Amino acid sequence: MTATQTRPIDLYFWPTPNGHKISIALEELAAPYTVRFVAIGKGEQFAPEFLAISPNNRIPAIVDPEGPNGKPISVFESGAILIYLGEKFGRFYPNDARTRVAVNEWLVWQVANVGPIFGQNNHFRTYAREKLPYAITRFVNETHRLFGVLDKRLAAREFVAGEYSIADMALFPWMRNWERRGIAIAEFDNVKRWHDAIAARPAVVKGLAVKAPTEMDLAGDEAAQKILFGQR
Ligand SMILES: N[C@@H](CCC(=O)N[C@@H](CS)C(=O)NCC(=O)O)C(=O)O
Repeated sequence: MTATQTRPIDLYFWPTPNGHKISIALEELAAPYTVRFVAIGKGEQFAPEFLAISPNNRIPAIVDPEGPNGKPISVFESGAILIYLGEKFGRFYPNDARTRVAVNEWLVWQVANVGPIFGQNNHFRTYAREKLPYAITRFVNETHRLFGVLDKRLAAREFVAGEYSIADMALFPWMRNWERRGIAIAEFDNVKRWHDAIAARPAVVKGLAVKAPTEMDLAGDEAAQKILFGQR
């Protein structure tokens, strides 16, 4: 299915790697979208209005006013959102059955492995008040292993499933900031080459530039202010 988008898609977002997957995808698709900020540091993700579309209280989520049969649809979980957008617009999600399997494999690999493990790495290495050597070593070692898996995969191909796809969009926001994750990128030449090629794409630059707003940025946008500052 291919589609054009007349009314903007609402993107429930906070500038984190999971949020940036979807701002990058929407920029790549040149689909109109409105960013609805969900201040996860302030607990906005637990608001009943947000839980109605994202029951796991996590960003990202989208609401497409032009869903199947022209009716609105909400989607949560970044992998499900990327598949939805790839199918709807018929881009970055190949029709060929074998290639589609490869895209699905690496997309699921990202959400099931890279996201959770790198998240724990951040938590124990950077945010935890008590620095627990066992936990830090465990998650840095696992992060290192995952960088190695991707590096090997990219040795024989430009992108993770051949051509640039939603699987690369899912992986890219996590495979940056390697120093912060305790990784020496010199060990992973293929990841570095792949990262640099994606980072240079204009849509990726725009998608990553979606930042948290200040109160002043939102002056006049009542709906966004409500979500960001909790004025319900
Ligand atoms: N598996 C989810 C993970 C989403 C996720 O972890 N989102 C984080 C921000 S990066 C969040 O919303 N955290 C809020 C919370 O934990 O309450 C996905 O891929 O969409």
